[in-house]
Amino acid sequence: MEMTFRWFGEADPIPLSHIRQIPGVTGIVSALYDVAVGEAWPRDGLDRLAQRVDDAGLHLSVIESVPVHEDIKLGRPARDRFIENYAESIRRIGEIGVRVLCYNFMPVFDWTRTDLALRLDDGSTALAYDDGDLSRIDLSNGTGDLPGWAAAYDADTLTALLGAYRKVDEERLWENLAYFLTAIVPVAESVGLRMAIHPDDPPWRIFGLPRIITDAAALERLVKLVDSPVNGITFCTGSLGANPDNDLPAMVRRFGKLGRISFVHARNLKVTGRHQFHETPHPGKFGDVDMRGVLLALRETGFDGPMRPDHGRMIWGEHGRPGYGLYDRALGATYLQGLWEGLSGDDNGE
Ligand code: DNO
Repeated sequence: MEMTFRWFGEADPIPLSHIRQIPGVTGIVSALYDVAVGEAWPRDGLDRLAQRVDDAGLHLSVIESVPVHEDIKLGRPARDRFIENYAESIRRIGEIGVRVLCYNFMPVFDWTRTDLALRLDDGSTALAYDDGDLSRIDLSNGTGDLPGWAAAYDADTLTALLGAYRKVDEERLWENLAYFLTAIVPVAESVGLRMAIHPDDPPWRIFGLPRIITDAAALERLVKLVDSPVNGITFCTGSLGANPDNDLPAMVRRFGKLGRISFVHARNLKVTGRHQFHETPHPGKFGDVDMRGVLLALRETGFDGPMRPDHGRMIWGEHGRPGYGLYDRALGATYLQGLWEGLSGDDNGE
């Protein structure tokens, strides 16, 4: 297992030099943030990013994410051009030596929360989600008011997009994912890059949009869409763990044994009601994720890929990018390594 840490490039308030000081973190998870969705990523930008990370005494381990253009998810005719560009990005990412690419197939919205600063008993703040609050969000003015994620749409674009998805149900979305993967996976194979789909977060419909990467049956279907070791999964404990029916250690065993877990996002949360949860510190005892069970299953199935502490709380007065402050994620990284070491049979915790 390689402990990694997400870095949002030069705009990230957390410098690489700070990340370098978190014990045991050797890999960086990052992306190019100035390429329009759908365009091929430039090789020189990738080279610069990798060099920058190298200069800081770390290495570029994972690209998270190359966003998938909505026309691909919608299955529109323009998708072939965007898929070609995606293939070109894959080639270039593989060529610079990165081995894992995390992506998602969520329509319109990436991860979604209704409160970015829910105050917990200890005075820290955490990300939270409540279906009731979501239903009160007014999208008629675009996504401006929606907390937390990268893409922003104005009112007209958003209305058009939501309208287009009325014709795309779960089955159609699966077909479009299969079309995409059938084209992309051979390219990823040719450069030794593992495609690692991120589960939908939260793992249920939001704003009436279909979401398909939600549970064990979905992952089973995913790995069979294209039967290749590079058609894999980002096992995100927080996304999958929001549905209490998901047995995370059992899922790790199943897909770990198949060699399809290519990347791990370790995050903890407490389920507080139906389709309602808030995030917690990483250690298992603070939330509903059986972190020990998950790491044990990863160990037993020989996981040797990158893992990163996902979303942290805001603690010690830190102000930062929601979910992505330094302090709590650094605590998470050391906790996860301690747990990993404790579960190992040898002195180095390897
Ligand atoms: C949230 C992240 C996601 C993830 C994308 C991957 O914090 O885990 O935004 O990067 O879904 O494509």
